[in-house]
Amino acid sequence: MLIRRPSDVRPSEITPEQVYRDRRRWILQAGLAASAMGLSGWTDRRAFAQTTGVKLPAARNGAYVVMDKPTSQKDVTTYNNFYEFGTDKGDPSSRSGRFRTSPWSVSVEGEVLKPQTLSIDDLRKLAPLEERIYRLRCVEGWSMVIPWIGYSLSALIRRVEPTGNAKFVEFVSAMQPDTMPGLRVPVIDWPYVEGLRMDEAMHPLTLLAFGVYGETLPNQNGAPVRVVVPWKYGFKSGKSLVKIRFVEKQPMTSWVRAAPHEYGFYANVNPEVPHPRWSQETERRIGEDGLFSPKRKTLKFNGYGEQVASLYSGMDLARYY
Ligand SMILES: Nc1nc2c(c(=O)[nH]1)N[C@H]1C(S)=C(S)[C@@H](COP(=O)(O)O)O[C@H]1N2
Ligand SMILES: [Mo]
Repeated sequence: MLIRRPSDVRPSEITPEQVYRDRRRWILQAGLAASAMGLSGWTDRRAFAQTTGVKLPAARNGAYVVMDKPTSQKDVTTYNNFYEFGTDKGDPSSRSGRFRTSPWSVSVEGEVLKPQTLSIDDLRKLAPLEERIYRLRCVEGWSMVIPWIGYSLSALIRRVEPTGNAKFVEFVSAMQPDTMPGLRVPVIDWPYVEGLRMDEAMHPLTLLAFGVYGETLPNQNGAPVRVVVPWKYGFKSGKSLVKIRFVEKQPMTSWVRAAPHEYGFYANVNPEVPHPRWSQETERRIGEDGLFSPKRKTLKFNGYGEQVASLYSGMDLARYY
């Protein structure tokens, strides 16, 4: 597609704000439209899974295992969205090799009684690791079934003792300009910021993930730590987190800032609320996506309605999309 690679964008091309915004919008639309049509991403993907080879022992928690067949490890680790490394599906696996994940620490701050900076080792040991198999559905119209390793984010939240003013949680992803070529392209305002309402963050399904497929997270999947929120579109699940901040007001998130009419703060998977440029009623399951294989019906809350629908009782989900 006509998306310029970051290596083609020279510093001399720095443009005034308006041009910048137009260009960002255009990159965004070209990229997402291509994905929605199923056209992008296959050309430069590698043939094999890109993994760390570092085992991460965890007991499977059967209460959080969907029955769908898991997506192959190869697809999970080579068909990715991680715009800090580029906008093609193959960019995160082919271009994230120099990303440094050690040393790593996460600052947990804001409206909490016990703000703290945790090393990745301390964070990983904070609660027993579990394997959970979750559906993940991207807003672009594809989905996967992924065996994550982690624990409920609520364990960390309890540890830092939020104050009564903590109404939302903000997740900030890493910015490493020398190893993340995508940062040179203004797809969104970097760093990547996402957020959840406090009750969403406390929900046991919301996972702080350290691994996938039995091993530590590969860079392209958000090493060394990311969140996974399975009933929301994939973009809510920020990768490679450096900061978790508790705040009183709903945070401004990267995708809401980039295109507020297209991406809302809630972003619950919902076949009844179309994206302005495409329907959300069906999805391609990666691995099943020959040109002629049937699409799957998208499930409200990605199939997790029984667990999470009550969080939104009385809310108009077409308005709070
Ligand atoms: N920091 C950061 N986090 C991110 C993204 C991103 O571009 N940057 N992409 C999001 C999107 S759109 C999706 S669908 C999921 C993909 O996660 P996966 O590649 O591990 O399957 O990551 C989300 N988290
Ligand atoms: Mo996504």
